[in-house]
Amino acid sequence: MSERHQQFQSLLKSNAEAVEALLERLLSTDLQAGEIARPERLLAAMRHGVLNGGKRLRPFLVIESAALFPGVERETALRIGAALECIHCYSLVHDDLPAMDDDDMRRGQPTVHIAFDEAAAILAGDSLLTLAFDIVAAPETRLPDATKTALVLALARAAGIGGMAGGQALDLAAEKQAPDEDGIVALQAMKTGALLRFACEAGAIVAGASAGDRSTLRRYGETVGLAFQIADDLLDLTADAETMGKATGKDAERGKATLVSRRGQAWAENRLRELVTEAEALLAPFSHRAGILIETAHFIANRRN
Ligand code: GRG
Repeated sequence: MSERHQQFQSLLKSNAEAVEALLERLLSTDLQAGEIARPERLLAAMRHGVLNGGKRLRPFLVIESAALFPGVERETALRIGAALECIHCYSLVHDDLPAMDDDDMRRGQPTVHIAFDEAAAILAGDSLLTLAFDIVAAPETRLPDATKTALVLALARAAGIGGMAGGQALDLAAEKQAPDEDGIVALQAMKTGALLRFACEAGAIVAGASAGDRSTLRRYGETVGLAFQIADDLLDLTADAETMGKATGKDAERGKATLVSRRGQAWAENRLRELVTEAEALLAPFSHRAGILIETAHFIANRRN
């Protein structure tokens, strides 16, 4: 294992622990100003959907993208990462519902609607989505108001109709009528790519980086987003449920076309190598400071769960 890979692994672990600790505080019974009550069972359902050992890859990308620039408080980047993780977890809770992907297992444990019930899962997802914007806007997030507004806008665009939620709608429609390859690329860029792109761009927004650097990180985010999806489709085809902590083979079972199912494993592996090279080229202007993000691109392309 290279020294850089070891450094990456240890940062992934320490960042995940910090995110977990912050999410634990944000999802405590402590009432925040303006809140009337935190209903016990809803809070428990939210905690079940969040505090359950995800990789915390999206917060990691926020934190490490921000770390490219001088002067960003780690705690601030951590809060934006935690906000994004709340949106990611909401999407998983809702995606697992019977009306969507109908899954019983997630991150190796029963999904929220199984552990609680469907109404609790819907409300837990709704509350997590709302909490994300609460975290960005809250006074504890020490950023200028204009930066917070830019984050809220970019996050809303990534999560809403033109991003993740829209991509999920296209994905459901694709089960009835298979899209062509451009359609598959577009729906995946929305469904899973948009949040990963936001994660990287958010680092630049938090840092008040130049428009050029923000655009570079956005493109890096799009590139690793594409790699994430191809790796995910490959794993759905090849990995077992125990390794993944969720059901696999779902795409084939639902007759869902992916680029990997159409073009095959060899194509996917080659495309992943190309995408890592593209990510490295994009980050070249940041020279040695980009080592961790380059390692992250390798990790995303080669991940085994
Ligand atoms: C319900 C609005 C709405 C959207 C759902 C993202 C999404 C859209 C659904 C998730 C379904 C899914 C399993 C997609 C594959 C890619 C993906 C998001 C995998 C899970 O992300 P990881 O690997 O998981 O980062 P952890 O558990 O580590 O956070």
